[in-house]
This record gives sequence, C-alpha cells and structure tokens, in this order.
Amino acid sequence: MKLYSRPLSTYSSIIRGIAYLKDVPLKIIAPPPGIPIPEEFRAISPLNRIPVLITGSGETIVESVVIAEYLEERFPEPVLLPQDPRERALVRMFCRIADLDVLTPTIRLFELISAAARDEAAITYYSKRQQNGLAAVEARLARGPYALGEQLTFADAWLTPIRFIFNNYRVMSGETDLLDPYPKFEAYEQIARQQPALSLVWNEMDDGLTVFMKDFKADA
Ligand SMILES: N[C@@H](CCC(=O)N[C@@H](CS)C(=O)NCC(=O)O)C(=O)O
Repeated sequence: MKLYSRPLSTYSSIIRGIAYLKDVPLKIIAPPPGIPIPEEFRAISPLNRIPVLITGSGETIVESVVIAEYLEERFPEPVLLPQDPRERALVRMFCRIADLDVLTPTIRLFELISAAARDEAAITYYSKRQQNGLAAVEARLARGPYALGEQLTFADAWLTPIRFIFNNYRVMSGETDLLDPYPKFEAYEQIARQQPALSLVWNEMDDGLTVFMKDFKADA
C-alpha cells in the first residue's frame, strides 16, 4: 500500500499516526512539490488533496476518516475504534469535533492572520468557533494516559497533529495564553511526545515545519 502524504499536512499526519500505531506496511510518498499541490496530482487524486491511500489492489481511497476506518478494518490490531457502539460513537464524535470545530477554524485563522489585509470580523468569528471547539474537546478529554482514557483510540491519532499546530499558532497569532483555559488539551503534548508512534508523527511534523519556515523565509 502507498500513502501520499506530507510531513506537515495535518490530515496526512492523522493517517500516519494510525499506520504507525498499527505497524501497517506502507510506502509513504510525497505529492509533487508546491503549495497548493500542483494540478498534475489530480491524475492520482481527483480532489487534489492529501492524504491519499492506494491499496494493494490499486484502489484509490481519499478522506482521512475513510482511510482511517479502512485501515482499522484491514489491520484490526491494536483496536483503535472500540467494539461497543457507545464507545465507538464517543471516539467518532471526539474526532469529528476535533476536526470540524478545532482544526477547521484554526486552518482558516492561519490564513486570516497571514493575509496582507486584516479581516477583524472573520478573525473574531473563527476565533469564537475555535474556542467553542477547544472547550468541547477539553470537556471530553481524559486525564491520561491517552486522549480518552486507558486505551489508545482514533482520538489520539486526531489529537496529535491538531495539538502540534497550536504551538506555532500561538506564536503566529500572538495569543500566548490561548490554551490556558484548556489544560488537558495543552498537556496532551506530553502524551503525544511519550508514545512512540505518536512522537514519530510529532517529530515528522516538527521537521516539516522547519523546512516550511526555511522555504517561507527564502521566498520572502
Ligand atoms: N477532508 C479532507 C481534508 C484534506 C486536506 O484538506 N488536505 C490538505 C493538506 S492537510 C490538502 O491536501 N490541501 C490541498 C493543498 O495543500 O494544495 C480529509 O479529511 O482528508
């Protein structure tokens, strides 16, 4: 199987985390260089986005949630999506909230705070959404050892890259105290850095960020 991924891509990092936790035999390939991803990549993924999984039989699978569930079904050990329907719903709900209410507004805010002209109304709107999302995630987080308690789940794969981007976001936005009301979310960095598969993802993102910043400065 092949995974098209970039080290700093949050959605690709979710999938790498699951693959590393499950020890999935996977060849990781970068799409052609450039931001946005060059049009030629559309021949591989019609939506021109990563992650993209190419299965052993040559099927193309896109969308992180779908790839995650495919890997869970193909490689059931260790279980990252519990069998019990209630537990399953709680894990899935956590991941959706983390994606739609924390990651999505934060990606939008990265764009807004980097833009030449400051759109205060949009920044206020997405900041409020981001804070509501962080509060919802905080309310559901356990106090360890993993995101939702005793077992590693999909929630850890989603949370690791999402928590990662906040270190840079706090610097770029100047909101150094942004995570003060969300102590479990803030402390999740320690959990991610201590778990071998998750720390691999964290370190790959860190390396990806270093390269990105170097290229960004060279272009400026
Ligand atoms: N809903 C998609 C979102 C994927 C996505 O937005 N990926 C970003 C990278 S993190 C991307 O490929 N953006 C296009 C680009 O960088 O040109 C998923 O869950 O897989």
